[in-house]
Amino acid sequence: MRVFNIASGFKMKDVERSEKKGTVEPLTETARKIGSMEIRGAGRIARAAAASLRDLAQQLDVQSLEEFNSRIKGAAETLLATRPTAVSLSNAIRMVTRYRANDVEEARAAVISSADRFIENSEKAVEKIGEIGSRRIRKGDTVLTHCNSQAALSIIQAAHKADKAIKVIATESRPRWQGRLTVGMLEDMGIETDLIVDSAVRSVMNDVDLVVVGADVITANGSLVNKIGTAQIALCAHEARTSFVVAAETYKFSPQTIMGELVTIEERDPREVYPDISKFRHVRVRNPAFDVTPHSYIDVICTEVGAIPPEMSYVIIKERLGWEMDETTSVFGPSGSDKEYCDRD
Ligand code: RI2
Repeated sequence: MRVFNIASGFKMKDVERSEKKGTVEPLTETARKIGSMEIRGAGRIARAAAASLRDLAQQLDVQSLEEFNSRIKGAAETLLATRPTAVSLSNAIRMVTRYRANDVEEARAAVISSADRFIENSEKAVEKIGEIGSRRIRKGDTVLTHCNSQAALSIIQAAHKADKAIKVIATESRPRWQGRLTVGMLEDMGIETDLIVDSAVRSVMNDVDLVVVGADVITANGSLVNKIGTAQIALCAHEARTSFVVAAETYKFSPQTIMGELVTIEERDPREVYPDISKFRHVRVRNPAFDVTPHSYIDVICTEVGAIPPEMSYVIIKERLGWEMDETTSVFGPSGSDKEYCDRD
């Protein structure tokens, strides 16, 4: 049996692996892997981005604070451009690049310590969500999950460890088949699991006690942006009166949406859906990676600070993310900082 930690997944984080070989992976390589989804999952990409900024800060050989700031800003922009929907990425980058420093060494130390703190807190958050969310699961329950979410799987794993004799139904999650990762993890945990095609959700919903999914973004009004297909599952759960539970670390909540911004839904290469598109003259293959589930279909959002109703999302953004209109300390500069992030979404 393979031993793994939900927070780090089956494979060690790529950045950690390259460090162990004595070389640090260039930030552009981490960005490429995030874009191609070799590194994927909202939490993992946030931690990988924080780690690559930390490694860059450690290595930067610059003559002035201005040069340091400018290199960090350029790197942050490269990372931000990789996955336009995931707010975990921009929240992580914002936390790591928000510092006050009088010289390069102070700035370097600040980036390194913020990145390490973010990574550690993020991993702890996944564990805490498991503890909190598993209380929603009763003995003998059947849980349906979609895609491959560390936070959702943390809940499932905690319930299993508490001997609740649960069963899981996992969707394939086309087009990138993240469901196959999920069932591999569930197999290793020793949890009885059914793998279904995405379109079989309604057929099984009457056997499901609760749905547990992860999150890419929670908006200020409590709506959920998550892997494509989530909204259909939520609609189906609503119709069947089945509980719909979201597992989301607080850095998945979007400050930009308080400013009225809409979340951009990433549209990926159509060849992920249908490889041979060149033969079509009249057919357009679409590949939106995420969809939006209205807050009215969500029973509870399990975060590391508690299980909250979706209507409390605004409070989480204000209190946990410390979002203030006049923030000035990011390398993205004074009032322009928030706007730059907002423009991307
Ligand atoms: P954790 C994934 O995105 C899925 O949408 C999943 O629900 C979400 O990230 C959260 O994942 P993708 O990278 O952070 O597969 O809970 O597009 O692992």
